[in-house]
Amino acid sequence: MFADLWAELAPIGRADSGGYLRFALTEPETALRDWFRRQAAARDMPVREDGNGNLFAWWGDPAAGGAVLTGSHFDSVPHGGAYDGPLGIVSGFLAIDALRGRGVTPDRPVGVAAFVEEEGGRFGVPCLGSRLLTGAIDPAAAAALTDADGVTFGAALGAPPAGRRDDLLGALGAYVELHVEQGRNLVDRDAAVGVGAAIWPHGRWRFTFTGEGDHAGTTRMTDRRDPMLTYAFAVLAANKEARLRGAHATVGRVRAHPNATNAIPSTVTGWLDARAADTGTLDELLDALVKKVTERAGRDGTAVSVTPESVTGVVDFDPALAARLARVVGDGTPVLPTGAGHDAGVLSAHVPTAMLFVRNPTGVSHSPAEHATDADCERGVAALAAALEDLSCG
Ligand code: HGY
Ligand code: MN
Ligand code: MN
Ligand code: MN
Repeated sequence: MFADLWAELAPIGRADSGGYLRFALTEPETALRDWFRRQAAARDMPVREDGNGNLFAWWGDPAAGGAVLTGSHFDSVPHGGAYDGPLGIVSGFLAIDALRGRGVTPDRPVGVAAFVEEEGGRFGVPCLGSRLLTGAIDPAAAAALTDADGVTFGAALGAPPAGRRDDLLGALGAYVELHVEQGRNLVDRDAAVGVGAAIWPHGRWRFTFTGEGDHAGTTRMTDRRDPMLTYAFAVLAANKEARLRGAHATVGRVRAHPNATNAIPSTVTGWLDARAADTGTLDELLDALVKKVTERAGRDGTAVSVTPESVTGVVDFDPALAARLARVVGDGTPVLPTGAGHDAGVLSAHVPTAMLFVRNPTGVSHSPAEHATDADCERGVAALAAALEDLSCG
């Protein structure tokens, strides 16, 4: 039963806020990795690691080729929801239970994956594990990424990342990721399960505003070069430029130096997350925003530098595979784009890839308010089982 297995994970890494602090390769996430190994062992599924921090539990030997992989990630954003990531992994194991329960013997291997650092919440680059597996990031650059305490990913991993694994990629015939929906498309359509059509282009940009640190009480207003002012303008401008274009943008993370109430900051750093239905719109948004913020910095006597930290173009899932899964899941299953990034988006450049989404009645995500009902999660497991059977048999 979904609820029984889910209850085992719920307390791991939960904060007083009701949200989760499951940062990659820290104690709560490693406890979830141990849980993964126990679940695999209980199903006689050998667990292999790819040397990048990703785990793979196998039903059948992937060397046979044409393997059908499902899975997702354990890590969370700070105080994120319970379902974003773990739902895909729990559903993978339960879908295999369902297939075995009805006597299905796949013709091709079936696996469940746990990808490391999907949120980028500790080392700053999202989908780090799947990017390493596919060669989308240089292993040495990944190893050198640091967390807030200066710990490198390489140190946390305990060895230099292996990087691209052609042997594993070559063994995959398909990847299907089940994920809680991070929006209201399914609840608005009264649908429990949906299929992914595409992932919006999206990215993160670091804006560094530099002014002149000074005394908050004695410095005349006319003498100030206050980077917090330019930062505040940038936040409002990002919101305005996004609304103008039907795009999405927010600055969810900010750091001031020296971060003292009675000191005008010398620098303020803000991280922009921006997304749009197409790359052209996203590029336009960034160009307009950088132009406006640079002009404002000139008026404020401050300087601004903009560094892209990770930018992903549009991900169009294999339309034939999406349509096939929509049929398998059931008539009328909606096929929808999403604004959320996923490991499936990274893998889709190398393997036929699809996503299944489970209704989130609140539509809220990256927040303790994220939710999915047990009944809908059971429907998601049934849909994933049908998809895995369709892809691994015959
Ligand atoms: O940020 C995202 O879009 C995803 O939830 N990691
Ligand atoms: Mn997420
Ligand atoms: Mn996710
Ligand atoms: Mn993901």
